[in-house]
Amino acid sequence: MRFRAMALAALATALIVPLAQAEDGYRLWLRYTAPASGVAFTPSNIVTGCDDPSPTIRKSLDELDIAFESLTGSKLPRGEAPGQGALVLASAACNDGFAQTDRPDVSGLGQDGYTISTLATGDGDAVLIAGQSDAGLMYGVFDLLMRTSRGEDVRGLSVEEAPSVDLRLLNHWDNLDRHVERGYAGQSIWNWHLLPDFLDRRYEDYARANASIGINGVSLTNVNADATVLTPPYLEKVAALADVFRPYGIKVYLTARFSAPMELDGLPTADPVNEDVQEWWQAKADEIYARIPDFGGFLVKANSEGQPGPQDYGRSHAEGANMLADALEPHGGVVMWRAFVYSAEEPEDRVKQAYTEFKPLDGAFRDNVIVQVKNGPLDFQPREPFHPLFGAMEDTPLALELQVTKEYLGFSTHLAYLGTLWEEVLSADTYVYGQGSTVAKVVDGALTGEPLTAIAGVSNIGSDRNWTGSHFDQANWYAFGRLAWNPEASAERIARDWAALTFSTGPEARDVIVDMMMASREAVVNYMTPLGLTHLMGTGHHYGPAPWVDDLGRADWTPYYYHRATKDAIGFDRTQTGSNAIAQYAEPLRENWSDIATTPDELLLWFHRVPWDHEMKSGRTLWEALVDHYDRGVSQVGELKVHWQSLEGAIDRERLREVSAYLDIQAKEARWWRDASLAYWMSVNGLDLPAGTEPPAHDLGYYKALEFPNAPGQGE
Ligand code: BDP
Repeated sequence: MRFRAMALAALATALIVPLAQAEDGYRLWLRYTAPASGVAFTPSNIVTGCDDPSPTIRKSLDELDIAFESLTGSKLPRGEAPGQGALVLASAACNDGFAQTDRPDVSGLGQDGYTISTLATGDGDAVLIAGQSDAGLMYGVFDLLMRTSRGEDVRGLSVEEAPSVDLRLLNHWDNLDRHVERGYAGQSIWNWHLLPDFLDRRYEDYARANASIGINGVSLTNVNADATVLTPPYLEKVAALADVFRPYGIKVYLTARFSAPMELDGLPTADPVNEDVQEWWQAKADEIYARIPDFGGFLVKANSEGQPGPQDYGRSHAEGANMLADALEPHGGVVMWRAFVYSAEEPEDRVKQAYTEFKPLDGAFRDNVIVQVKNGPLDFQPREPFHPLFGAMEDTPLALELQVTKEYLGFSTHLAYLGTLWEEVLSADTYVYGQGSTVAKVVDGALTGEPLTAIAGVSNIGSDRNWTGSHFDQANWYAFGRLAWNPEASAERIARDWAALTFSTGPEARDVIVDMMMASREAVVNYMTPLGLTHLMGTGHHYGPAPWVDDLGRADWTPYYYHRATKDAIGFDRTQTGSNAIAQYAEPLRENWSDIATTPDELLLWFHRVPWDHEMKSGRTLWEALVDHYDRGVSQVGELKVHWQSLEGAIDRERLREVSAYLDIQAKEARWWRDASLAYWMSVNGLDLPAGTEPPAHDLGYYKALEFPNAPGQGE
């Protein structure tokens, strides 16, 4: 690892004065503490381009107040006319204060775009933030505030920004009883019982945080859906949240349970071709829009893991999605139809099934349907190849679904910055449209020309004071928003911005934190699922290792199904001699991944079944290399701890202590993953550990006997 650890001597000079406010993480990256280098530019006043600003512009003005009061001790005065040193806010709907010919026009940047530029006034230069929409203007305000908080001087800047993706959504997997499926940050932040009468301040702070990173949609409820949310009392609660979010440019979406017409109104069927069913959904859509005129639409998990769907009636996913799309279409809503499906009968390799099911439906969906595809073909594992549907659906808009909550990467205690995982997926070349056909370019419509584009992230937010269960998991929320806005952004750049806003603008401390973040995901891969192994976690709760499990109700829920380890070999043959899942990828990937010699080590056991004594590119045997990866993962966590400790004095004590304790948990659990995995592999292959390797702390029986009935975040 290439760390720039801080020498203690250097730190002594970098000591920061104790912070006035407890650093409990509540303020996220919106702390607005004065940067180490000082606030470079404090506007003389703020001038809006209109007399009667919209709610969105008023929220932007509020944000400027919060920020400058915190950064400098006082709010900015409001001015009447732009002059030297002023900050001027304008949008297409807020520009009548300008002479007709001077009105800023940023229509070329689209709906959410904005510019930050210099406005020459008779009295000297002002800074102008101009958005096409008021939401665009608000994004510009947040950008200016983030830059200021990081110590940048915004005078003389020439920024032009526009999102590459239209719909940038968080998907909450929150149940109506406030349990969050795969949530590790407490309960759901939606207090359904007290809504709509009590509006927790958190709702607005949540909206501010989302708006600051460009998120413009929120699906409130679990994809394993409860039809109750579609009943009038709950729609009233949903409408109250929508009212809070609206000024921040955020639309509300709901998960639609396909059998809702039967469950809520006793229809005998939910068959999408049945006219009564169609009318039921149309009436439901009318009812929703009467309460929430800008309702975003439905997110649907159908015929997957026991959820009802059109296939219950012999209809296709397209017929189901289109029926809902027709109900939403008159109101401008969309259907986000998930492609996370696999058959209950297990006819083929599970990682092939979504492609098998959806590829033939390419072009069969209505224009307001977008098929939502997880980043990999299995299920949010620490590493997977990209999903082969990206690029394969030429006539269907595809949304990328990422998991912000760390179901498979150590819950909220392990430090695992997901920016690098997502960057790996987004920059992966599908080759479908020739070299450079990255997943990012498929998703943002650059290659497909699809007008509807979307990225969704499964939320990691809960009722914990710090929102995400750990301070470092805030970075994953932040990075998700930034990458949804610009799928080609650099994960390292995002980490740097986040670390400066969240922990320290002191360059030394910031660099230590960034290096920790950049190394963290690979450390997790090393101690959990190295060399292309996957799905080795404990059953149901997914906490900790359980590679020995081979006897669940269905084979493709077991770890054994994925690793297939025997005395001689390990791995899943997905080449032509095996399941031939590689046939779902374009050339030259197909050819490269068919051959062990040209398959990258990190995907080796994903695509191949390999003898334990196979000679790796490094010259070591597979077994030696595997052991080495586990050891490396454990020692990488040790390094994270050392580097974190080097920050003592450079960051606040509260967070220093809490992150230290979490790193201790991570170190313990990394060791557990390594030891349990090695003990199991040795029981299968009968091999000794390479000389000098520390044996597992316990025998295999010990690890197998561990039980975690109360692990957080479990499904039903
Ligand atoms: C799996 C989760 C499960 C979700 C499912 C999904 O374990 O809780 O319901 O994904 O995405 O990873 O629908």
